[in-house]
Amino acid sequence: MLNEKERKEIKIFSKRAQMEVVKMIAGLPAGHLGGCLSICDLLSVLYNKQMKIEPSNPEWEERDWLVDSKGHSGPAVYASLALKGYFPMEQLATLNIPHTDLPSHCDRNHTVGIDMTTGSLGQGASLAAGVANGMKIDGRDNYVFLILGDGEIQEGQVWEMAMHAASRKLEHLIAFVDYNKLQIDGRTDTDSICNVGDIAAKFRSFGWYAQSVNGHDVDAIDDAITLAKANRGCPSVIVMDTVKGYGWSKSANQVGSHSRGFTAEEKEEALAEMQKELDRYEGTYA
Ligand SMILES: Cc1ncc(C[n+]2csc(CCOP(=O)(O)OP(=O)(O)O)c2C)c(N)n1
Repeated sequence: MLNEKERKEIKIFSKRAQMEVVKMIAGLPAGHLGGCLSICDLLSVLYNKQMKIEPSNPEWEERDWLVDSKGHSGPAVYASLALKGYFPMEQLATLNIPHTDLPSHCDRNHTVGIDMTTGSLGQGASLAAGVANGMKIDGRDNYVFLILGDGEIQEGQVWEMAMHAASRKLEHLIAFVDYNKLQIDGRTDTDSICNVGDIAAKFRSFGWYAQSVNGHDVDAIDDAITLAKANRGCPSVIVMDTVKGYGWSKSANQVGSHSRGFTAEEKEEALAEMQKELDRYEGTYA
């Protein structure tokens, strides 16, 4: 349960992260806006409350790990890392330009604070399970937090991982599915491409502890992670009901928000809308 101070800090952080994502992508011809904006609330709960981290010591052995398997949402993670002080905020302006250390997709060999290289959908799932297994063998109690896209779970590799992680009883593996109902070119909750169906039930049938929450309700996310941490004997998944492109009315729930650019006017429009919410959070919460 979050107290007022934590709730305020977490909501303000996620809105600031969203605004940094807009600024980063608006500096380029296009970027993965939709899937970045849908996970900022989750990232804020993780980086500000639930993950054991030391931004001044990114390689700290006792830290929890984050594997953003939908690696195209790297800019949302970069914004969160910069806001936590892993690297200077000014570095965000170098997203995806030649020789940058902030590539469009997460790369642990380039970016301070990125624990795992991802981008080929499905592979991060297996990598996260492997890390969780290694930590278990070493007797460590670090958690591995894995973020999956709802389109991504159409990859068979995710379900090989689900079977393996349950068999190995990887109770320190906590996965999230960003159920924003949209993939690159259509919906995930209809048969038009490949209906993912009842995601929680599917994981449950693989032997996982599964919960479903509103993925923009930071209290619900926090409570679910606390329950997942207390769970013993199997891995956990939290299916997050989210909105792709969340935070800007023009991108919310739009399939075209998967990857898009901004005109100068659109950038100002998006930032103004987000600033209004930021002001509201600053005024509403104690
Ligand atoms: C193996 C693989 N196939 C295809 C792609 C291209 N791709 C990038 S993002 C994406 C859609 C992902 O949809 P989803 O997982 O729902 O992500 P979100 O909507 O949250 O951005 C695809 C197909 C990829 N990165 N990796």
